[in-house]
Amino acid sequence: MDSKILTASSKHPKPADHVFQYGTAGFRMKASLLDSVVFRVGLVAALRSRKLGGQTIGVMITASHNPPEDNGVKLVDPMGEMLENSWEAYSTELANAKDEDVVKVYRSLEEKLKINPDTASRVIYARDTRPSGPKLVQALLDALHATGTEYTDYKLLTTPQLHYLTRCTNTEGTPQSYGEVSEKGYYEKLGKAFKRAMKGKKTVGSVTVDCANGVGGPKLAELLKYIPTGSDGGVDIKIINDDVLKAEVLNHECGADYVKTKQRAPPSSKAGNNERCCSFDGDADRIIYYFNDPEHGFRLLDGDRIATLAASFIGDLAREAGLASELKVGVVQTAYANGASTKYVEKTLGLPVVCTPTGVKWLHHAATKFDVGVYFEANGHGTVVFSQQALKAFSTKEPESPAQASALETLRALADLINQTVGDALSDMLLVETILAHKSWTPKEWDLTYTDLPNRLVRVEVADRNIFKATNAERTLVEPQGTQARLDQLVSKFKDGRSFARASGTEDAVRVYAEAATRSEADDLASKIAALVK
Ligand code: NG1
Ligand code: ZN
Repeated sequence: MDSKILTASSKHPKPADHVFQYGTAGFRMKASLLDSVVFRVGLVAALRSRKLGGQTIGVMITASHNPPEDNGVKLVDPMGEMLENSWEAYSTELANAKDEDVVKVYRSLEEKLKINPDTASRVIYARDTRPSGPKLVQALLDALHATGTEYTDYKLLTTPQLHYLTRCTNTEGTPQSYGEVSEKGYYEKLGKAFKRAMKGKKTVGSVTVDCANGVGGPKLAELLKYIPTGSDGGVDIKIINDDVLKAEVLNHECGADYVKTKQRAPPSSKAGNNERCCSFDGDADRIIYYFNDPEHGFRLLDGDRIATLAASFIGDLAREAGLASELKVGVVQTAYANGASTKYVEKTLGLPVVCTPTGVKWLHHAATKFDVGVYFEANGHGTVVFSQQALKAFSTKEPESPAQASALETLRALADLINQTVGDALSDMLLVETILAHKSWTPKEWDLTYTDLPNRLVRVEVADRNIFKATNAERTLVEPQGTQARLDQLVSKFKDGRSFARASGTEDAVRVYAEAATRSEADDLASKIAALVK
Protein backbone atom coordinates (compact mmCIF):
# COMPACT_ATOMS: atom_id res chain seq x y z
CA MET A 1 0.00 0.00 0.00
CA ASP A 2 2.89 2.38 0.77
CA SER A 3 4.02 2.65 -2.82
CA LYS A 4 0.45 3.07 -4.03
CA ILE A 5 -0.10 5.95 -1.60
CA LEU A 6 3.21 7.52 -2.58
CA THR A 7 2.48 7.32 -6.31
CA ALA A 8 -1.03 8.67 -5.87
CA SER A 9 0.16 11.42 -3.56
CA SER A 10 2.69 12.62 -6.14
CA LYS A 11 -0.26 13.53 -8.38
CA HIS A 12 -1.60 15.79 -5.61
CA PRO A 13 1.33 17.85 -4.33
CA LYS A 14 0.79 20.17 -1.40
CA PRO A 15 1.10 23.89 -2.19
CA ALA A 16 4.30 25.14 -0.53
CA ASP A 17 4.09 27.29 2.59
CA HIS A 18 0.42 26.67 3.10
CA VAL A 19 -0.87 25.75 6.54
CA PHE A 20 -4.23 23.96 6.54
CA GLN A 21 -6.61 23.52 9.43
CA TYR A 22 -9.66 21.31 9.92
CA GLY A 23 -11.99 23.95 11.39
CA THR A 24 -15.64 24.07 12.46
CA ALA A 25 -16.67 23.39 8.86
CA GLY A 26 -13.85 21.04 7.82
CA PHE A 27 -11.22 22.41 5.42
CA ARG A 28 -12.46 25.36 3.41
CA MET A 29 -10.61 27.73 1.06
CA LYS A 30 -10.05 28.70 -2.59
CA ALA A 31 -10.72 25.50 -4.56
CA SER A 32 -7.37 25.86 -6.35
CA LEU A 33 -5.56 25.15 -3.05
CA LEU A 34 -7.61 22.14 -2.07
CA ASP A 35 -6.40 19.26 -4.25
CA SER A 36 -3.80 17.82 -1.85
CA VAL A 37 -6.12 18.40 1.10
CA VAL A 38 -8.94 16.35 -0.42
CA PHE A 39 -6.51 13.56 -1.32
CA ARG A 40 -5.28 13.42 2.27
CA VAL A 41 -8.79 13.63 3.70
CA GLY A 42 -9.45 10.50 1.64
CA LEU A 43 -6.56 8.84 3.46
CA VAL A 44 -7.99 9.94 6.82
CA ALA A 45 -11.42 8.58 5.85
CA ALA A 46 -9.82 5.19 5.16
CA LEU A 47 -8.06 5.24 8.53
CA ARG A 48 -11.21 6.32 10.38
CA SER A 49 -13.29 3.59 8.75
CA ARG A 50 -10.70 0.92 9.60
CA LYS A 51 -10.44 2.22 13.15
CA LEU A 52 -14.22 1.75 13.47
CA GLY A 53 -14.14 -1.82 12.20
CA GLY A 54 -15.08 -1.02 8.60
CA GLN A 55 -18.07 1.22 9.34
CA THR A 56 -18.81 3.64 6.52
CA ILE A 57 -17.48 7.21 6.71
CA GLY A 58 -19.00 10.08 4.69
CA VAL A 59 -16.98 12.64 2.74
CA MET A 60 -18.73 15.83 1.62
CA ILE A 61 -17.16 18.27 -0.82
CA THR A 62 -18.78 21.68 -0.38
CA ALA A 63 -18.08 25.25 0.69
CA SER A 64 -21.63 25.92 1.86
CA HIS A 65 -22.44 29.65 1.74
CA ASN A 66 -19.00 30.72 0.47
CA PRO A 67 -18.43 32.12 -3.05
CA PRO A 68 -18.36 29.80 -6.10
CA GLU A 69 -14.56 29.82 -6.42
CA ASP A 70 -14.17 28.32 -2.93
CA ASN A 71 -14.61 24.73 -1.97
CA GLY A 72 -14.20 22.55 1.09
CA VAL A 73 -14.20 19.05 2.44
CA LYS A 74 -15.46 17.47 5.63
CA LEU A 75 -15.87 14.02 7.13
CA VAL A 76 -19.04 12.48 8.51
CA ASP A 77 -18.95 9.87 11.29
CA PRO A 78 -20.97 6.61 11.06
CA MET A 79 -24.14 7.83 12.81
CA GLY A 80 -24.23 10.87 10.53
CA GLU A 81 -22.56 13.08 13.11
CA MET A 82 -19.66 15.46 12.62
CA LEU A 83 -16.19 13.93 12.75
CA GLU A 84 -15.05 13.18 16.31
CA ASN A 85 -13.05 16.06 17.68
CA SER A 86 -9.68 14.33 18.15
CA TRP A 87 -9.69 13.31 14.48
CA GLU A 88 -9.79 16.94 13.38
CA ALA A 89 -6.21 17.17 14.65
CA TYR A 90 -5.16 13.98 12.79
CA SER A 91 -6.69 15.38 9.59
CA THR A 92 -4.82 18.63 10.12
CA GLU A 93 -1.57 16.74 10.71
CA LEU A 94 -1.87 14.73 7.51
CA ALA A 95 -2.99 17.74 5.47
CA ASN A 96 0.16 19.61 6.51
CA ALA A 97 2.67 16.77 6.05
CA LYS A 98 5.41 17.39 3.48
CA ASP A 99 4.77 15.45 0.25
CA GLU A 100 7.62 13.06 1.01
CA ASP A 101 6.25 12.40 4.53
CA VAL A 102 2.67 11.51 3.64
CA VAL A 103 3.17 7.75 3.94
CA LYS A 104 5.18 8.17 7.14
CA VAL A 105 2.46 10.26 8.80
CA TYR A 106 -0.24 7.88 7.54
CA ARG A 107 1.57 4.91 9.08
CA SER A 108 2.35 6.75 12.30
CA LEU A 109 -1.34 7.55 12.76
CA GLU A 110 -2.15 3.92 12.05
CA GLU A 111 0.27 2.83 14.73
CA LYS A 112 -0.66 5.48 17.28
CA LEU A 113 -4.38 4.72 16.91
CA LYS A 114 -3.86 0.95 16.83
CA ILE A 115 -5.55 0.56 13.47
CA ASN A 116 -5.42 -2.83 11.79
CA PRO A 117 -4.50 -2.19 8.13
CA ASP A 118 -6.22 -5.44 7.13
CA THR A 119 -9.65 -4.26 8.29
CA ALA A 120 -11.96 -3.24 5.44
CA SER A 121 -12.51 0.47 4.87
CA ARG A 122 -15.66 1.98 3.39
CA VAL A 123 -16.57 5.50 2.29
CA ILE A 124 -19.53 7.23 0.68
CA TYR A 125 -19.16 10.68 -0.81
CA ALA A 126 -20.99 13.49 -2.57
CA ARG A 127 -20.45 17.10 -3.62
CA ASP A 128 -22.37 20.32 -4.14
CA THR A 129 -22.77 22.08 -7.52
CA ARG A 130 -19.45 23.98 -7.62
CA PRO A 131 -17.45 23.58 -10.86
CA SER A 132 -14.35 22.54 -8.91
CA GLY A 133 -16.20 19.53 -7.44
CA PRO A 134 -15.48 16.85 -10.08
CA LYS A 135 -11.72 17.48 -10.06
CA LEU A 136 -11.59 17.30 -6.27
CA VAL A 137 -13.58 14.07 -6.38
CA GLN A 138 -10.75 12.68 -8.54
CA ALA A 139 -8.25 13.49 -5.79
CA LEU A 140 -10.47 11.73 -3.26
CA LEU A 141 -10.82 8.70 -5.53
CA ASP A 142 -7.05 8.42 -5.89
CA ALA A 143 -6.79 8.14 -2.10
CA LEU A 144 -9.60 5.58 -1.89
CA HIS A 145 -7.99 3.44 -4.60
CA ALA A 146 -4.53 3.69 -3.01
CA THR A 147 -5.89 2.53 0.36
CA GLY A 148 -8.10 -0.24 -1.07
CA THR A 149 -11.25 1.46 0.24
CA GLU A 150 -14.71 0.42 -1.00
CA TYR A 151 -16.84 3.40 -1.96
CA THR A 152 -20.14 4.67 -3.34
CA ASP A 153 -20.32 7.92 -5.28
CA TYR A 154 -23.62 9.72 -4.61
CA LYS A 155 -22.65 12.55 -7.00
CA LEU A 156 -24.68 15.69 -6.20
CA LEU A 157 -26.31 15.85 -2.78
CA THR A 158 -27.08 18.37 -0.09
CA THR A 159 -24.78 18.03 2.92
CA PRO A 160 -27.61 16.73 5.16
CA GLN A 161 -28.54 14.09 2.57
CA LEU A 162 -25.02 12.72 2.80
CA HIS A 163 -25.23 12.69 6.62
CA TYR A 164 -28.55 10.85 6.33
CA LEU A 165 -27.14 8.27 3.90
CA THR A 166 -24.09 7.68 6.08
CA ARG A 167 -26.34 6.79 9.02
CA CYS A 168 -28.66 4.67 6.83
CA THR A 169 -25.68 2.75 5.45
CA ASN A 170 -24.34 1.95 8.92
CA THR A 171 -27.69 0.96 10.41
CA GLU A 172 -29.03 -1.00 7.42
CA GLY A 173 -30.67 -4.27 8.49
CA THR A 174 -30.49 -3.44 12.22
CA PRO A 175 -33.32 -2.46 14.59
CA GLN A 176 -31.88 1.08 14.53
CA SER A 177 -32.25 1.32 10.73
CA TYR A 178 -32.56 5.00 9.85
CA GLY A 179 -34.14 4.52 6.43
CA GLU A 180 -33.61 3.11 2.99
CA VAL A 181 -30.06 3.62 1.70
CA SER A 182 -30.79 5.77 -1.33
CA GLU A 183 -31.54 9.35 -2.25
CA LYS A 184 -35.06 8.24 -3.15
CA GLY A 185 -35.37 6.66 0.32
CA TYR A 186 -34.66 10.10 1.82
CA TYR A 187 -37.48 11.75 -0.16
CA GLU A 188 -39.87 8.92 0.60
CA LYS A 189 -39.16 9.06 4.32
CA LEU A 190 -39.62 12.84 4.49
CA GLY A 191 -42.67 12.79 2.20
CA LYS A 192 -44.50 10.12 4.20
CA ALA A 193 -43.64 11.71 7.54
CA PHE A 194 -44.77 15.14 6.33
CA LYS A 195 -48.13 13.76 5.20
CA ARG A 196 -48.65 12.07 8.58
CA ALA A 197 -47.56 15.15 10.53
CA MET A 198 -49.79 17.52 8.55
CA LYS A 199 -52.93 15.43 9.13
CA GLY A 200 -54.65 16.91 6.06
CA LYS A 201 -53.96 20.49 7.15
CA LYS A 202 -52.76 23.25 4.86
CA THR A 203 -50.46 26.17 5.56
CA VAL A 204 -51.82 29.69 5.19
CA GLY A 205 -50.74 31.14 1.83
CA SER A 206 -47.59 30.06 0.03
CA VAL A 207 -43.90 29.90 0.90
CA THR A 208 -41.26 31.30 -1.47
CA VAL A 209 -38.06 29.24 -1.19
CA ASP A 210 -34.74 30.81 -2.20
CA CYS A 211 -32.33 27.94 -2.92
CA ALA A 212 -29.18 30.13 -3.16
CA ASN A 213 -28.69 28.74 -6.71
CA GLY A 214 -27.17 25.72 -5.03
CA VAL A 215 -27.77 22.01 -4.79
CA GLY A 216 -30.87 22.59 -2.63
CA GLY A 217 -32.76 23.75 -5.76
CA PRO A 218 -32.87 20.49 -7.73
CA LYS A 219 -33.21 18.47 -4.52
CA LEU A 220 -36.22 20.50 -3.37
CA ALA A 221 -37.80 20.05 -6.81
CA GLU A 222 -37.34 16.30 -6.39
CA LEU A 223 -38.74 16.31 -2.84
CA LEU A 224 -41.88 18.10 -4.06
CA LYS A 225 -42.81 14.96 -6.00
CA TYR A 226 -43.25 13.18 -2.66
CA ILE A 227 -45.21 15.71 -0.62
CA PRO A 228 -48.76 17.02 -0.82
CA THR A 229 -48.72 20.45 -2.44
CA GLY A 230 -51.21 23.01 -3.72
CA SER A 231 -54.63 21.54 -4.34
CA ASP A 232 -54.10 18.39 -2.18
CA GLY A 233 -53.69 20.53 0.95
CA GLY A 234 -50.18 20.48 2.34
CA VAL A 235 -47.94 23.33 1.33
CA ASP A 236 -47.79 25.64 -1.64
CA ILE A 237 -44.09 26.10 -2.51
CA LYS A 238 -42.66 28.64 -4.97
CA ILE A 239 -39.00 27.99 -5.80
CA ILE A 240 -36.67 30.86 -6.70
CA ASN A 241 -32.88 31.03 -7.22
CA ASP A 242 -32.56 27.44 -8.41
CA ASP A 243 -30.13 28.01 -11.30
CA VAL A 244 -27.29 25.51 -10.87
CA LEU A 245 -25.95 25.82 -14.40
CA LYS A 246 -24.38 29.28 -14.05
CA ALA A 247 -21.56 28.75 -11.57
CA GLU A 248 -21.15 32.42 -10.75
CA VAL A 249 -24.67 32.89 -9.33
CA LEU A 250 -24.22 30.43 -6.44
CA ASN A 251 -24.84 32.32 -3.16
CA HIS A 252 -24.74 35.58 -5.13
CA GLU A 253 -27.27 38.10 -3.80
CA CYS A 254 -29.32 35.25 -2.42
CA GLY A 255 -29.23 32.47 0.13
CA ALA A 256 -29.44 32.29 3.92
CA ASP A 257 -26.13 34.03 4.60
CA TYR A 258 -26.97 36.98 2.31
CA VAL A 259 -30.40 37.43 3.93
CA LYS A 260 -29.06 37.13 7.47
CA THR A 261 -26.10 39.46 7.05
CA LYS A 262 -27.78 42.05 4.80
CA GLN A 263 -31.06 41.83 6.70
CA ARG A 264 -33.04 41.92 3.49
CA ALA A 265 -34.75 39.62 1.01
CA PRO A 266 -32.85 38.60 -2.14
CA PRO A 267 -33.52 41.21 -4.85
CA SER A 268 -34.96 38.44 -7.04
CA SER A 269 -37.78 37.74 -4.56
CA LYS A 270 -41.20 38.85 -5.74
CA ALA A 271 -42.99 37.92 -2.51
CA GLY A 272 -45.57 40.47 -1.36
CA ASN A 273 -46.28 41.86 2.10
CA ASN A 274 -46.82 39.25 4.84
CA GLU A 275 -45.87 36.43 2.48
CA ARG A 276 -43.73 33.73 4.00
CA CYS A 277 -40.24 33.32 2.52
CA CYS A 278 -37.23 31.21 3.40
CA SER A 279 -33.64 30.93 2.18
CA PHE A 280 -31.30 27.92 2.13
CA ASP A 281 -27.53 28.19 1.95
CA GLY A 282 -25.42 26.67 -0.86
CA ASP A 283 -25.42 23.10 0.52
CA ALA A 284 -28.87 23.29 2.13
CA ASP A 285 -27.91 22.69 5.75
CA ARG A 286 -29.08 26.13 6.88
CA ILE A 287 -32.46 27.82 6.63
CA ILE A 288 -33.93 31.10 7.74
CA TYR A 289 -37.42 32.51 7.28
CA TYR A 290 -38.47 36.12 6.73
CA PHE A 291 -41.29 38.31 5.46
CA ASN A 292 -42.08 41.91 4.76
CA ASP A 293 -44.32 43.53 7.33
CA PRO A 294 -46.09 46.57 5.80
CA GLU A 295 -45.77 48.41 9.14
CA HIS A 296 -42.31 47.39 10.34
CA GLY A 297 -40.52 46.44 7.12
CA PHE A 298 -38.25 43.40 6.74
CA ARG A 299 -38.66 40.83 9.52
CA LEU A 300 -36.17 38.02 9.97
CA LEU A 301 -37.30 34.72 11.51
CA ASP A 302 -33.91 33.22 12.20
CA GLY A 303 -32.59 30.05 13.85
CA ASP A 304 -33.67 31.31 17.30
CA ARG A 305 -37.23 31.69 16.01
CA ILE A 306 -37.22 28.21 14.48
CA ALA A 307 -35.91 26.75 17.74
CA THR A 308 -38.54 28.50 19.85
CA LEU A 309 -41.31 27.50 17.44
CA ALA A 310 -40.21 23.86 17.45
CA ALA A 311 -39.69 23.76 21.22
CA SER A 312 -43.10 25.26 21.92
CA PHE A 313 -44.88 22.87 19.52
CA ILE A 314 -43.08 19.71 20.65
CA GLY A 315 -43.33 20.73 24.31
CA ASP A 316 -47.13 21.09 23.91
CA LEU A 317 -47.37 17.74 22.11
CA ALA A 318 -45.41 16.01 24.86
CA ARG A 319 -47.84 17.44 27.44
CA GLU A 320 -50.91 16.47 25.37
CA ALA A 321 -49.47 12.98 24.99
CA GLY A 322 -49.10 12.67 28.75
CA LEU A 323 -45.31 12.43 28.50
CA ALA A 324 -44.30 15.76 30.04
CA SER A 325 -43.06 14.27 33.30
CA GLU A 326 -41.20 11.42 31.59
CA LEU A 327 -39.35 13.33 28.89
CA LYS A 328 -36.88 16.13 29.35
CA VAL A 329 -37.36 18.71 26.60
CA GLY A 330 -34.68 21.40 26.27
CA VAL A 331 -33.18 23.99 23.95
CA VAL A 332 -29.50 24.46 23.09
CA GLN A 333 -28.21 27.80 21.82
CA THR A 334 -24.94 29.67 21.45
CA ALA A 335 -24.11 33.08 22.88
CA TYR A 336 -25.28 34.58 19.55
CA ALA A 337 -28.90 33.69 20.35
CA ASN A 338 -30.93 36.79 20.99
CA GLY A 339 -31.44 37.32 24.73
CA ALA A 340 -35.19 37.70 24.17
CA SER A 341 -35.37 34.18 22.70
CA THR A 342 -33.57 32.70 25.69
CA LYS A 343 -35.92 34.50 28.07
CA TYR A 344 -38.95 33.31 26.05
CA VAL A 345 -37.86 29.66 26.25
CA GLU A 346 -37.09 29.83 29.97
CA LYS A 347 -39.92 32.06 31.19
CA THR A 348 -42.79 31.56 28.73
CA LEU A 349 -42.22 27.98 27.60
CA GLY A 350 -40.77 26.94 30.95
CA LEU A 351 -38.02 24.87 29.32
CA PRO A 352 -34.30 24.75 30.18
CA VAL A 353 -31.72 26.40 27.91
CA VAL A 354 -28.10 25.29 27.59
CA CYS A 355 -25.46 27.52 25.97
CA THR A 356 -22.49 25.97 24.12
CA PRO A 357 -19.56 27.30 22.10
CA THR A 358 -20.12 28.12 18.41
CA GLY A 359 -20.19 25.18 15.99
CA VAL A 360 -23.00 22.68 15.49
CA LYS A 361 -21.04 19.74 16.86
CA TRP A 362 -21.13 21.32 20.34
CA LEU A 363 -24.82 22.10 20.11
CA HIS A 364 -25.64 18.64 18.79
CA HIS A 365 -23.70 16.98 21.58
CA ALA A 366 -25.45 19.05 24.27
CA ALA A 367 -28.86 18.39 22.68
CA THR A 368 -28.40 14.63 22.98
CA LYS A 369 -28.42 15.06 26.77
CA PHE A 370 -32.17 15.83 26.57
CA ASP A 371 -34.90 13.40 25.52
CA VAL A 372 -36.00 16.03 23.03
CA GLY A 373 -33.12 18.41 22.33
CA VAL A 374 -33.87 21.36 20.08
CA TYR A 375 -30.74 23.13 18.87
CA PHE A 376 -30.18 25.99 16.46
CA GLU A 377 -27.53 28.58 15.80
CA ALA A 378 -29.03 32.02 15.17
CA ASN A 379 -27.83 31.76 11.54
CA GLY A 380 -30.16 28.84 10.86
CA HIS A 381 -28.04 25.72 11.43
CA GLY A 382 -29.95 23.26 13.57
CA THR A 383 -32.32 20.39 14.17
CA VAL A 384 -34.06 18.39 16.89
CA VAL A 385 -32.73 15.15 18.34
CA PHE A 386 -34.76 12.50 20.17
CA SER A 387 -33.37 10.04 22.72
CA GLN A 388 -34.02 6.30 22.41
CA GLN A 389 -36.26 6.65 25.45
CA ALA A 390 -38.34 9.33 23.74
CA LEU A 391 -38.73 7.27 20.56
CA LYS A 392 -39.75 4.27 22.63
CA ALA A 393 -42.31 6.31 24.58
CA PHE A 394 -43.82 7.68 21.33
CA SER A 395 -44.35 4.18 20.01
CA THR A 396 -45.29 2.23 23.15
CA LYS A 397 -47.36 4.59 25.29
CA GLU A 398 -50.99 3.46 25.41
CA PRO A 399 -53.15 6.52 24.64
CA GLU A 400 -55.91 7.26 27.14
CA SER A 401 -57.93 9.55 24.88
CA PRO A 402 -58.26 10.42 21.20
CA ALA A 403 -56.33 13.66 21.89
CA GLN A 404 -53.44 11.68 23.38
CA ALA A 405 -53.47 9.26 20.45
CA SER A 406 -53.32 12.16 18.03
CA ALA A 407 -50.44 13.86 19.87
CA LEU A 408 -48.48 10.60 19.95
CA GLU A 409 -49.00 10.07 16.22
CA THR A 410 -47.79 13.61 15.49
CA LEU A 411 -44.69 13.04 17.65
CA ARG A 412 -43.89 9.79 15.79
CA ALA A 413 -44.30 11.58 12.47
CA LEU A 414 -42.02 14.43 13.59
CA ALA A 415 -39.32 11.98 14.66
CA ASP A 416 -39.29 10.69 11.06
CA LEU A 417 -39.65 14.11 9.45
CA ILE A 418 -36.74 15.68 11.31
CA ASN A 419 -33.25 14.82 10.07
CA GLN A 420 -31.69 13.95 13.41
CA THR A 421 -28.18 13.60 12.04
CA VAL A 422 -27.60 17.29 11.30
CA GLY A 423 -29.42 20.55 10.48
CA ASP A 424 -31.21 20.09 7.17
CA ALA A 425 -32.89 22.96 5.30
CA LEU A 426 -35.36 20.67 3.49
CA SER A 427 -36.42 18.82 6.62
CA ASP A 428 -36.40 21.95 8.82
CA MET A 429 -38.59 23.72 6.27
CA LEU A 430 -41.17 20.93 6.36
CA LEU A 431 -41.05 21.03 10.17
CA VAL A 432 -41.77 24.77 10.23
CA GLU A 433 -44.52 24.41 7.62
CA THR A 434 -46.11 21.62 9.68
CA ILE A 435 -46.12 23.72 12.84
CA LEU A 436 -47.49 26.81 11.10
CA ALA A 437 -50.23 24.66 9.52
CA HIS A 438 -51.21 23.19 12.91
CA LYS A 439 -51.30 26.64 14.49
CA SER A 440 -52.90 28.29 11.40
CA TRP A 441 -50.26 30.96 11.75
CA THR A 442 -49.02 33.49 9.24
CA PRO A 443 -45.41 34.70 9.74
CA LYS A 444 -46.84 37.70 11.57
CA GLU A 445 -48.18 35.58 14.47
CA TRP A 446 -44.89 33.71 14.62
CA ASP A 447 -43.01 37.00 14.76
CA LEU A 448 -45.21 38.26 17.59
CA THR A 449 -44.26 35.46 20.02
CA TYR A 450 -41.47 37.65 21.42
CA THR A 451 -39.61 40.82 20.49
CA ASP A 452 -35.91 40.54 19.65
CA LEU A 453 -33.57 42.82 21.53
CA PRO A 454 -31.81 45.16 19.09
CA ASN A 455 -28.37 43.67 18.36
CA ARG A 456 -25.24 44.15 16.33
CA LEU A 457 -22.60 41.71 15.14
CA VAL A 458 -19.27 43.26 14.12
CA ARG A 459 -16.26 41.66 12.51
CA VAL A 460 -13.05 43.20 13.85
CA GLU A 461 -9.73 42.70 12.06
CA VAL A 462 -7.01 42.32 14.66
CA ALA A 463 -3.26 41.74 14.46
CA ASP A 464 -3.53 38.28 16.01
CA ARG A 465 -6.87 36.71 16.80
CA ASN A 466 -5.20 33.82 18.64
CA ILE A 467 -4.48 36.00 21.67
CA PHE A 468 -8.24 36.05 22.38
CA LYS A 469 -9.01 33.10 24.60
CA ALA A 470 -12.54 32.60 25.86
CA THR A 471 -14.32 30.39 28.38
CA ASN A 472 -17.90 29.97 29.66
CA ALA A 473 -19.26 28.97 26.21
CA GLU A 474 -17.21 31.79 24.70
CA ARG A 475 -18.97 34.48 26.75
CA THR A 476 -15.98 35.39 28.92
CA LEU A 477 -12.49 36.34 27.77
CA VAL A 478 -9.67 35.00 29.93
CA GLU A 479 -7.00 36.53 27.70
CA PRO A 480 -5.80 39.17 27.00
CA GLN A 481 -5.80 39.84 30.71
CA GLY A 482 -8.04 42.67 31.86
CA THR A 483 -10.05 42.89 28.64
CA GLN A 484 -13.10 41.12 30.10
CA ALA A 485 -13.19 43.44 33.11
CA ARG A 486 -13.16 46.49 30.81
CA LEU A 487 -15.83 44.88 28.63
CA ASP A 488 -18.05 44.22 31.65
CA GLN A 489 -17.64 47.80 32.76
CA LEU A 490 -18.82 49.11 29.39
CA VAL A 491 -21.75 46.68 29.29
CA SER A 492 -22.93 47.71 32.77
CA LYS A 493 -23.72 51.20 31.48
CA PHE A 494 -26.35 49.91 29.02
CA LYS A 495 -29.94 48.93 29.82
CA ASP A 496 -30.42 45.23 28.95
CA GLY A 497 -26.83 45.30 27.71
CA ARG A 498 -25.02 42.07 26.84
CA SER A 499 -21.87 41.71 24.81
CA PHE A 500 -19.03 39.30 24.17
CA ALA A 501 -15.98 39.05 21.92
CA ARG A 502 -14.42 35.85 20.58
CA ALA A 503 -11.99 34.78 17.89
CA SER A 504 -13.81 33.43 14.84
CA GLY A 505 -13.20 29.77 14.08
CA THR A 506 -13.64 30.25 10.33
CA GLU A 507 -12.19 33.71 9.55
CA ASP A 508 -9.12 35.64 10.56
CA ALA A 509 -11.01 38.07 12.79
CA VAL A 510 -12.61 38.66 16.17
CA ARG A 511 -16.40 38.83 16.30
CA VAL A 512 -18.10 41.24 18.65
CA TYR A 513 -21.76 40.75 19.51
CA ALA A 514 -23.78 43.30 21.43
CA GLU A 515 -27.41 43.74 22.34
CA ALA A 516 -29.20 46.43 24.32
CA ALA A 517 -32.62 47.95 24.92
CA THR A 518 -32.58 50.22 21.85
CA ARG A 519 -31.08 50.11 18.35
CA SER A 520 -28.76 53.07 18.97
CA GLU A 521 -27.54 51.65 22.29
CA ALA A 522 -26.82 48.26 20.72
CA ASP A 523 -24.83 49.98 17.95
CA ASP A 524 -23.01 52.16 20.44
CA LEU A 525 -22.14 49.22 22.70
CA ALA A 526 -20.90 47.14 19.75
CA SER A 527 -18.64 49.91 18.51
CA LYS A 528 -17.23 50.52 22.00
CA ILE A 529 -16.41 46.83 22.45
CA ALA A 530 -14.97 46.66 18.93
CA ALA A 531 -12.66 49.57 19.80
CA LEU A 532 -11.68 47.78 23.01
CA VAL A 533 -10.51 44.60 21.26
CA LYS A 534 -8.90 46.32 18.26
P1 NG1 B 1 -17.24 31.60 13.44
O1 NG1 B 1 -16.50 32.13 12.26
O2 NG1 B 1 -16.41 30.75 14.36
O3 NG1 B 1 -17.97 32.72 14.16
C1 NG1 B 1 -19.27 30.84 11.85
C2 NG1 B 1 -20.66 31.09 12.40
C3 NG1 B 1 -21.12 29.86 13.14
C4 NG1 B 1 -21.01 28.60 12.29
C5 NG1 B 1 -19.60 28.50 11.72
C6 NG1 B 1 -19.35 27.29 10.85
C7 NG1 B 1 -21.61 33.17 13.33
C8 NG1 B 1 -21.48 34.24 14.32
N1 NG1 B 1 -20.65 32.23 13.33
O4 NG1 B 1 -18.41 30.60 12.92
O5 NG1 B 1 -22.43 30.05 13.59
O6 NG1 B 1 -21.99 28.58 11.30
O7 NG1 B 1 -19.27 29.70 11.01
O8 NG1 B 1 -20.12 27.15 9.76
O9 NG1 B 1 -22.58 33.15 12.55
ZN1 ZN C 1 -24.06 25.07 4.74
